[in-house]
Amino acid sequence: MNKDTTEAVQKLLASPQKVVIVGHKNPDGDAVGSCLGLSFFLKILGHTTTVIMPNDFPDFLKWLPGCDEIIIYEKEVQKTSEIFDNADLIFTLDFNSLDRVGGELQAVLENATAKFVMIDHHQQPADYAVATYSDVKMSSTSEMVYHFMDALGQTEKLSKEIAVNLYTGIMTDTGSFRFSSTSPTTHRVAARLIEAGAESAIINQNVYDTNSPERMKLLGVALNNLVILPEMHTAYITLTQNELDDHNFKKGDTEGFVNYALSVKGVVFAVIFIENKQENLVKISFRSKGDFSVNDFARNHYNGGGHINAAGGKSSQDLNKTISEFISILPRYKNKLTDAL
Ligand SMILES: [Mn+2]
Repeated sequence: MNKDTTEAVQKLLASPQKVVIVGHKNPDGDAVGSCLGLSFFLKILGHTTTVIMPNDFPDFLKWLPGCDEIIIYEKEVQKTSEIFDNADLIFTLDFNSLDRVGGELQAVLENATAKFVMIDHHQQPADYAVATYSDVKMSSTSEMVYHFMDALGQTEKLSKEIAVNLYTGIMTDTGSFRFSSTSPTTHRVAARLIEAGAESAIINQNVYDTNSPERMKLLGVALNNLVILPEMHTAYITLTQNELDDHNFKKGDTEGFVNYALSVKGVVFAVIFIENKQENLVKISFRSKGDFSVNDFARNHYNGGGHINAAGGKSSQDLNKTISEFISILPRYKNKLTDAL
């Protein structure tokens, strides 16, 4: 965090403040971990804090210290509006633009009179905060919360609660320290968090060893349906509505399945097509390695988008047509797929 931002934050926090900390819609480990970590830290400094998420967060995070006190906006609209009205400061964490909180809460934030502080690592931060700590090279917002404490000269305030939350956010946002955003500094911060009481083995168990038997069986079906197109360096998985129904599908169960396709040797482009009869469409997740932009691919063909190596989209054709169309598009990308790595 640079000197100007540090000084601005020091001024804002010079006397006890009523602080609201907000994460993005469909909060992930980094959003929840960074918000809770910051909340514990600001409380130690003598401020009053409330953590608000636009909607509910996944069960595999519902053991994090402090998570019981998170207010879910869509469940408590009235109460939340009052909290925002009374706030002195609003910290927005792990998102770059107010529309990332979704619908009504976006309007609440846009109309808020409190001053904003942003801590985030996504591209192109919007300009709504009086203090913006943005760094797209950072592994995670949770890592940034540690650097935020450091910039304020307060790392000795690191408690076990803060450490566990920040470690969880860093671990989940780096794919367990695998992604290229994982720097030597990320590991140094993680080491400090472990020293402060974050138990890596226990955090890993709590986050990752939470599969239901149905989900594991569904993964078996997905892997059995895996198709590899070696000359296109592509692999894809399909799941029909019937296959989902047979395994008592719950939201989130297919999370991460596409990564198994990407883990096949030689594959740089992986896709999962999931039939959704209720919405009468096929939901698609794209993953890639290297320079192959699934953001472009999803934008060009599937009404979607995202990041260079992770994106989503959809098709209103049936599953079979969606697949045959996909296979017919691929040859146009053969050079890019071949040169991706
Ligand atoms: Mn993040």
